[in-house]
Amino acid sequence: MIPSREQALGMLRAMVRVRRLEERCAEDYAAAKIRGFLHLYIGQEAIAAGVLPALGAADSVVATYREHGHALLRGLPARAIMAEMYGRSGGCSRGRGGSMHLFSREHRFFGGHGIVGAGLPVAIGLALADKLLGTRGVTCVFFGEGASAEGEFHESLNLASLWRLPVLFVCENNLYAMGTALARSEAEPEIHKKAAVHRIGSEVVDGMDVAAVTEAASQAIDRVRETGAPWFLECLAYRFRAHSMFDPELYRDRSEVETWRTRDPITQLVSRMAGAIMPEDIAAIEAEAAAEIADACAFADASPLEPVEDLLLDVRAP
Ligand SMILES: Cc1ncc(C[n+]2csc(CCOP(=O)(O)OP(=O)(O)O)c2C)c(N)n1
Repeated sequence: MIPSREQALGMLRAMVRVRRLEERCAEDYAAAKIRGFLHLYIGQEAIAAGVLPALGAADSVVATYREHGHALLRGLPARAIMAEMYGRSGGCSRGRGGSMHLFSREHRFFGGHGIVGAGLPVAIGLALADKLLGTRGVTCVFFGEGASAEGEFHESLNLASLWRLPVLFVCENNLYAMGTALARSEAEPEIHKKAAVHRIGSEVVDGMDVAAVTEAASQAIDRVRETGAPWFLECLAYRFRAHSMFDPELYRDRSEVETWRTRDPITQLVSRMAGAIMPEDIAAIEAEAAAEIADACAFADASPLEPVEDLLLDVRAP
């Protein structure tokens, strides 16, 4: 698919917003404003930017701990995301979740899950509810290839197929699960083939190419909505940064990372659309993103910590 100028600008804007937000997160982590774990999505932005705009407001989204970009592109305000990162009460999870637990019922964004594979059964539940209520909603669940080693991956695919549930499974295959290369841990490294075992149709797409992801995702979402049956999209991508902020990256060569960087989804789109996307367009998008992030961080800085008296709020005891 060759996008129109307007489509390309939309894709670029989405990826730049995510990239710059996360670069700021890395800085704020170094400054100890963000604590705990932080898993950056840098390099993989074309996937969220390609899939999320194809969903409607009544659809549901479930993601992993690498979900800041998904949350932003799902429409959560940057303010609510940054305040959550800082652990402040103005955060989307009132500062109780932090980077791995961004939630917003209003945006039908159901996490943010720290446990590998944990979002998959949640997606099955959401899709079952949609089916029983007859809403025609689609649930889109993002997960890494590492999740395919989990039992709940197969349990979820099995039920989605058996009960014919409207789920789009989006596997973000970035070749590594923490420090473990896919080929060292999986007998079947072509993850989409695992969907076939459960009689779920699938497609593999270049996850560094936002136009390719956009096309595959919108077709897949239409198909799920029309048939009510699940579909599996495997997006081949690469994370440019470490797994998390605690990772010395001893498991891959710098040269491998540099080779993948030549396929950066942002620069790739800009060079492919040269002549349609102008330097002034890029400058305007960068300025908008910078203003959005500066505003979000100022909001987060000014947002108070949750008062100690509220500590037991929402805590349930049997
Ligand atoms: C059930 C479970 N096992 C182990 C971990 C530790 N862990 C955190 S991230 C991760 C790697 C997951 O890789 P993948 O699913 O490919 O996603 P990526 O981090 O590459 O986005 C592991 C093993 C965990 N959080 N949950």
